[in-house]
Amino acid sequence: MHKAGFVNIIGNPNVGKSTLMNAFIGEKLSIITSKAQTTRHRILGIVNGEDFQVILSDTPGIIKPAYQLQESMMDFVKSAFEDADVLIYMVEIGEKELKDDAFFKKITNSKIPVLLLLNKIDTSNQEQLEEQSELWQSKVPNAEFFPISATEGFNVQNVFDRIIELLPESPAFYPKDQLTDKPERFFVNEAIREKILMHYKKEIPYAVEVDTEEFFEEEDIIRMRSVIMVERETQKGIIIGHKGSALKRVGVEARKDLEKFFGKQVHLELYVKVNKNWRSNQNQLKRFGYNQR
Ligand SMILES: Nc1nc2c(ncn2[C@@H]2O[C@H](COP(=O)(O)OP(=O)(O)OP(=O)(O)O)[C@@H](O)[C@H]2O)c(=O)[nH]1
Ligand SMILES: [Mg+2]
Repeated sequence: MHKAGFVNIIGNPNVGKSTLMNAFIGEKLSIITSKAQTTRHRILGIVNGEDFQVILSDTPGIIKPAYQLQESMMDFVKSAFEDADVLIYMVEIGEKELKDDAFFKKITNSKIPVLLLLNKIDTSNQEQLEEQSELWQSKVPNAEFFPISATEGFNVQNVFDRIIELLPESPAFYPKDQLTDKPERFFVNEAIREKILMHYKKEIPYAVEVDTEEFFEEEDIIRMRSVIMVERETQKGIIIGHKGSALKRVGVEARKDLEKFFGKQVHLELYVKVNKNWRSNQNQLKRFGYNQR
């Protein structure tokens, strides 16, 4: 018997959804930072076994959208409700509620199995853990409950085993050697965006989009050229920094990650361009793979 299906991870920003997906995959597929709204796309991560294929979806954290980009991000979350065979709803220690009532109702009224994961239990004591476990189980009574730590790997294998049990009998949906649905360039963009989230403050990371224009694989090196887009001229100066030092740091750190990811030497060229108000422009959003409507 072969089992396969879609397991979609949803929850508030910054609770650890991408960390969990990477833990299941065993690779750094999704970028992870301490800032909210790190993930902007729905990213598939596929775990293949001889008699199973688990197709995980990492999704953006649920927010009330304030501009077009965020609306497109929430469309990815919506789509994750539509095709799930198993829904993973992740919350973190100390969290009060989901930032969207309609999505929360969808979870509590779900006809498909819901796994409720209380993450970051490594940061809590026994008393807090018990109190939080009770709270969340009463809020989502239709779910199966697992306290976990995605970074420490606590209970992660048990969740995975339960997923396999819950998956329907089905042939594989993707070739068994496929790891994701995203092209190589997407991971280049993301590696660069991760460094920008890490090193720049306030609104800067949220005004940035990265587009990899060139990706040439040679025998022992991959040559890439990517453009970092910002919304305004002032932001461009901040990204570049004094004598280009800030941009250089982004390039060096992203290159190191990409060399690990591709298992090959990487040459990465970066430049910065103003793309006025791209976050609110339908055509630009479509071009960057956000708008599916
Ligand atoms: N202490 C602790 N920190 C964790 C754990 N899981 C994730 N984190 C941290 O929480 C932060 C957010 O993790 P992400 O995986 O990026 O969270 P996310 O839910 O994907 O966030 P968005 O993409 O912004 O919605 C990072 O700093 C992680 O290192 C955990 O089990 N314990
Ligand atoms: Mg994420």
